Amino acid sequence: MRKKGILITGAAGEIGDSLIRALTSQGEDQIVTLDLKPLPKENEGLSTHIQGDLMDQALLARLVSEYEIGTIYHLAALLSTRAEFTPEMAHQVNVEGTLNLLRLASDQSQWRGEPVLFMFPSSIAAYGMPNLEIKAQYPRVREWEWNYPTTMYGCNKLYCEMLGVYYSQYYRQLAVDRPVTLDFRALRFPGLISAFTVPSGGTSDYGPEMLHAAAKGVPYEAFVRPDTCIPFMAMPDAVTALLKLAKAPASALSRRVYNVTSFSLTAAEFKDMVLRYFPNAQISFRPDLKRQRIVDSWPAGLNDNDARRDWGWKPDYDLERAFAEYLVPNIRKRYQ
Ligand code: AKB
Repeated sequence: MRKKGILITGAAGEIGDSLIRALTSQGEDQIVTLDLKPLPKENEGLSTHIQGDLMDQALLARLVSEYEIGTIYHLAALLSTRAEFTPEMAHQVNVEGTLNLLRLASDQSQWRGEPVLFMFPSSIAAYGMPNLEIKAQYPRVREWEWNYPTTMYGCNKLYCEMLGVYYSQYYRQLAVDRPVTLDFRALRFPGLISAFTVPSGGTSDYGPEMLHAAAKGVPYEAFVRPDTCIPFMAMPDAVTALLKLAKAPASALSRRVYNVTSFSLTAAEFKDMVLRYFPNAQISFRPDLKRQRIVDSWPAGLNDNDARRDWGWKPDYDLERAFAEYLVPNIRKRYQ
């Protein structure tokens, strides 16, 4: 008999770190995690961890021979800045890795006779605003607007959303008895800010980097202009969104890909917030034109009305509460 399990890929990353703890605190004790890296010390023992590569077909085959996977949180990805240095490699990890898992989830769905739930974090990088004037004209984009990504990572996310819909709704559509396939659900996240981990390889990283540097008492040079505006979200809300969408009845969902957001602010406003709590922080701006171009192509805000209506999405943390109750107290503790 196979053991039942929830699979989390990219589990050693930022979202994985919080998701494992949230699932465990809900009593979930059959978590299988997969990552190239070991899990951080605090999360050791909370899951059965497999250190390995998503591209390793033999490893995936072994995984399904041992586990009956009912839910997958597919978090593994190469983020936007890192992906621009090795675009083809990013494509391999972000697209082929996802395809491997979609196929695995489809096969598992057939075995079980019911759909495997496939949760996929997408991103504001799936959007591409052509210039700053249009970005200002469309401050809260809808899911179907401006789907013209300018990064490999954004292209990968948008395409994988489409693959997810394909595997859920159309895979083997010409077969006489179309097999049971998976239940794909995706969230387009803004820049995420965690109190416990520092991001790496992303382009929204200037926000969290500013804050963590201030708490550590080291100077920070932001790689964007002060007027740069994108949406952000505190990590606990990202995890809540994933868990809430995972639990929503399929009949309530009018789409498979949902925007979710919390607050939008400029880099200058971000600096002001940081200075409120760390008045001695030394934060300056030295835009890196290439990374700036990426952030400028991302929308200033997301319209998440559909998520609010369909499955009751509402962030717990607005800007004030995120800093006052989650980020600052936890970051202070971390660097004390
Ligand atoms: C990145 O900056 O690449 C990510 C994202 C916005 O998806 N944080």
